[in-house]
Amino acid sequence: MANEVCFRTMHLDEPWTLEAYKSVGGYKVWRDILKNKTPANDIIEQLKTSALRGRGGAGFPTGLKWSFMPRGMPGQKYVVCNSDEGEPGTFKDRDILRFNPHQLIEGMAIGGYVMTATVGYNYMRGEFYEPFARMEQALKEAYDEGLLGKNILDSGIDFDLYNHMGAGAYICGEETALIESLEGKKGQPRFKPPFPANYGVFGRPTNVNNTESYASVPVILQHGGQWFLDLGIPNNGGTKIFSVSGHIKQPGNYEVAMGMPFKDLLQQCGGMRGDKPLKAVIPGGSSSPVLPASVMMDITMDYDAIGKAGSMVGSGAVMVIEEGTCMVELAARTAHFYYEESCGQCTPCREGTGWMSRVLHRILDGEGKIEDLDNLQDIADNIMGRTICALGDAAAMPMGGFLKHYKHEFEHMIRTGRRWVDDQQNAA
Ligand code: L3W
Ligand code: SF4
Repeated sequence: MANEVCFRTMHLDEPWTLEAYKSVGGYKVWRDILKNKTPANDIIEQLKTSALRGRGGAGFPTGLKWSFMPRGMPGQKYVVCNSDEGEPGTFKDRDILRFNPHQLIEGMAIGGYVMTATVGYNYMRGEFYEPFARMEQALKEAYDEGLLGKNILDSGIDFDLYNHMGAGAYICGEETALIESLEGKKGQPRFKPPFPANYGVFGRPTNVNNTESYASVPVILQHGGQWFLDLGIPNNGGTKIFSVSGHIKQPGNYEVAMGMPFKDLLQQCGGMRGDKPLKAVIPGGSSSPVLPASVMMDITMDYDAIGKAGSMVGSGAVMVIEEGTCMVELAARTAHFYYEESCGQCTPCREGTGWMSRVLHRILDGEGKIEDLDNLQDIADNIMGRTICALGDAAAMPMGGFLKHYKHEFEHMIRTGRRWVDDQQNAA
C-alpha cells in the first residue's frame, strides 16, 4: 500500500521530471478536466467521498474547504499552497517538492479550476533551496508543455502558478501569517474569521492547503474518492506520509495507509535504534502531546485513534523516544522553540511561552520548586484558546502531555537536582 499517492514517482530515475510524472499517468486528470469541463461539484464530491483531511496539521476536510470558496463571485481568487513546513520533526513536504513537484502543480491547477481561481502561489520555507529549484524547473516544464498559463490547451481556462520563497519563520506556516508574508508584510497571523476563503491574499477569496493535500488530489480523481477512502479507514481516508525520526534504525518518510498500527510502522522503520525499549512517542510534531509506549503500541495511526488517546496526527511527524530519555530536557527544549517562534502579538503567547521556557530551564538548573509544576500547567491553561493563532495552543498542549505522563520525572529533578532516568539506570 505504501508510496502510491504522493510518492508514486519515487521508484523512478529522476522522479521530479515531467517525463517521469507522465509515465505514472501524471496530468491525465488535468487534461481530462480541460477537455470535458468536469463540473466543479463532481470534483468536490469525489474529495468529500475520499475523506481527505488537511495534511498540514489541522486535519480539516479538504472537500468541505474547497466548497467554502465563493465560486460564483466575480473578481480575482487565489489558491495557495502552504509549503512552509516548519513544524519540528516534519520533513515530508520537502520530499514532495523535490521528488514529485508536478503532482503538486497538477493538484493546484485542479484546485484553481474548481474554485475559479486563476492564480496560485506555492509558498515555500526559506531554507528550501533544492526544493525551490526543483519546483522552478517543474513549473518551466509545465508551462513549456502548455499545461499552465492562459487559455490552457485551448480550453478557455487560465491558471498561472508562482513559486514564492519565505524567509524561514515558523509562524509563516500559519495560513494568515503566510498570506501577510506573501503580500510583502511582516508575517503575523490575522484574526479569524474572516477565514481566507472570504478574505485572503490581497483581501480576495483564497484557499490555503498543505503541499501533501494538494498533491493527493490528482490521484484521488484518477482512481475515485472511494478508492482513496478504501486505502485507509472510514473518516481517515487514504495514505499519509509520516516523517519518522528519533531513536529508530531507519528515520525517514513513510507513506502508509491511514489506520496502520503504530507497531507496524515502527517495524517498517527497522525498529528501535540499538534495540532499546520504546519509552514514548510524539505522534504529530512538537505541537502534539507525548504518548507513552503502553498507549502507542496499541494505537493505529489515524486522526480518530490518536485524538482519542489525547494527542493528534498533526503534520505527521512521529518522534520516537527510547527509554533513558529525560522528559524534563525534552519539555524544556520544546518550550524554548515556541518562545523563540512566537510572533509576540498576543500577551498569553508572548509572555506565556517565555515563562514556561524559563521555569523549565530553572528546573534543569537545579533551582526548581515543587509549585513550579502547578504553575506550568496554569500558564499552559491560560495560553490555550486565548490567542489569535494556533501557535499559542501548540506551545501549551505539549506541556499538558509531559506533566500528565511524566510528572514524576519533573518532581524527581526538583527534589534531588538529578535526572530521574539516570537514577533509574543506576538503581538497576
Ligand atoms: C472557512 C470556516 N474556512 C476552518 C479553515 C481554516 C484552515 C482550516 C483549519 O492549523 C494546526 C494545528 C497544528 N470557514 C472554517 C474554515 N476553516 N473553519 O480550515 O483551521 P483550524 O483553525 O482548525 O487550524 P489551523 O490554524 O489552520 C492549526 C498545526 O496546524 N501546526 C503546525 C503545523 C505545521 C505544519 C508543517 O510544518 N507542515 O503544517 C501548529 O499549530 O497541528 O492543529 O484553513 O481557514 N468556518
Ligand atoms: Fe503571534 Fe503567538 Fe498570538 Fe500566534 S498566538 S498571533 S504566534 S503571539
